[in-house]
Amino acid sequence: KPCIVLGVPVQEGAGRLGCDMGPSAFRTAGLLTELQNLGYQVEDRGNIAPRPLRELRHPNVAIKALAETVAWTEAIAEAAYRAAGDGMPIFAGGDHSLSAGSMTGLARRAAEDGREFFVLWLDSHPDFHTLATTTSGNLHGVPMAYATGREGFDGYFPPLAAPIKPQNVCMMGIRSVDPAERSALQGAGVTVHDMRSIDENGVVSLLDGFLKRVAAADGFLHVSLDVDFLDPVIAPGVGTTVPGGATFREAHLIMEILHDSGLVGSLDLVELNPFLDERGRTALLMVDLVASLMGRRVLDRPTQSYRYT
Ligand code: DIR
Ligand code: MN
Ligand code: MN
Ligand code: MN
Repeated sequence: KPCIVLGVPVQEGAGRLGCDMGPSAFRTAGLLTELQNLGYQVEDRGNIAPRPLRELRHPNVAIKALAETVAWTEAIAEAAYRAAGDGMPIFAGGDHSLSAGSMTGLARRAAEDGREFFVLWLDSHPDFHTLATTTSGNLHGVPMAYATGREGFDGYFPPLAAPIKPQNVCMMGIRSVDPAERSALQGAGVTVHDMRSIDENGVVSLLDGFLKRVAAADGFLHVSLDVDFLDPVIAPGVGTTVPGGATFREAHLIMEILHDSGLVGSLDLVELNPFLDERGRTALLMVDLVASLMGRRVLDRPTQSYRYT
């Protein structure tokens, strides 16, 4: 199956400008050539453009760029739905609001194919705000709430063809949760592995538990990788750095196990802000992580231990 790269230069969802340069930085850092070197057929579909704006007003006056985010979500969801029929979609963002479109378009495709849809959410934030609860008003904080069918998106965001089951979502790396998100996650059914849980258990056993569930359901697995999942010491090129993130090896090990699992069907690369990066090092690290996810390894080794299919 070919890799289908879709650039998504959306930046209105983040609190500061610059994520619109993300797709260029990913291409400059060698995303396409790395995939080709691993033997994949790669199709670059260029950058997605948002649909025309409609006027939208919400009672929560904190919300920023609602019309723009909805226009992007419509376009991204349609592109995701089409790309998922043609290969493995890789969304090169763009801020994390793009996942409102990628996840819902992919989930629609999975539902039509009779596949259960799962998400591995690698982020310091759960992005589980509704339009009513966001206080920053930055809509990169809402995509998971929208895609899982939480209340209050009707009449603003596109209707959901296939809401994601919260039970099918696993978050790792979480270490910045707003009060409203914290109470919403309580009893929501989402699996949340915060950094403490990673410290105590290690990424291997946490990931293993989730991948077993995906495999048992013969599921389609989408991975959403926010730059701020990583520790800011190794990944400074993001607008919302949070100390205490995943290390270089934790991140690579997750990617390597995901590759061995054979379960991953699509990928978001989000929140890269090249304006804040140091000579492209964050972009290069993200591309390196993609290479690990897609099969690059130091030595040949038996993969049976993490083979789920
Ligand atoms: C915070 C930060 N929860 C907000 N969110 C994100 O603005 O709602 N930062 N996603 O990257
Ligand atoms: Mn995020
Ligand atoms: Mn984040
Ligand atoms: Mn934010």
